[in-house]
Amino acid sequence: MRLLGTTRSPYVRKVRVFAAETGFIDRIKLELHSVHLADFSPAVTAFNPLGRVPTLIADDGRVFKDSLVIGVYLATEAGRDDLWPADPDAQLKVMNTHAIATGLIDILILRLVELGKPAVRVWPEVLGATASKIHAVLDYFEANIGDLEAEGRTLGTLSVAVALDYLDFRFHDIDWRGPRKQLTQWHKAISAWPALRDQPFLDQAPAMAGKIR
Ligand SMILES: N[C@@H](CCC(=O)N[C@@H](CS)C(=O)NCC(=O)O)C(=O)O
Repeated sequence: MRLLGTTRSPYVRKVRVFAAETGFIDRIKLELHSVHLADFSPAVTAFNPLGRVPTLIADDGRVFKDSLVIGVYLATEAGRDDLWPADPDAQLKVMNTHAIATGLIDILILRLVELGKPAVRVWPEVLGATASKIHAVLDYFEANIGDLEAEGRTLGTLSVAVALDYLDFRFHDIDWRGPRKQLTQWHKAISAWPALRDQPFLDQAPAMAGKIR
């Protein structure tokens, strides 16, 4: 299988973690493609009209175009009902957790894009609103820590871990742990899990660190 992506994208890292968790990591070749909202990549667009990574080209030629879709594909192929439950209620729970985790990643990317603009074009309201939203999500996780613990390791909770790791990777100015003792402890515990531990974020282009995904 071919995975179009980068080692610094949080969405691609979700897929790398899902692939490690389902045992597919050694059968997937990561092909590096630098993409950005303000750029157009014909090489990625040839497989995914959105021009986004991650894009997975499966061995049978099917192309999967979103981190959750790829995660569901890998979990299904591996028969991992614990990662993506077949039971509709349990699946809805995982989808909800996943939606909040990926929503947090979306907000973080939006902030990163804003911070990467020339100062004169930065919209201060976006920086203010994204900061408030980021802290609201973190407070939500802290208040509902029992739900994360009860869910165990799923496509949802692994995505929460990736979102928190992305804060550590790119947002040193945001003290996300602060008084959130339970979330800090939960993150510390899940970070030791091999699939997360062995698939870290990496900046292949240090000169562009913080500027591009
Ligand atoms: N919902 C998608 C989001 C993927 C995404 O936005 N990826 C970014 C890289 S971090 C991208 O390809 N950006 C380029 C663009 O939007 O043009 C997923 O979960 O896979």
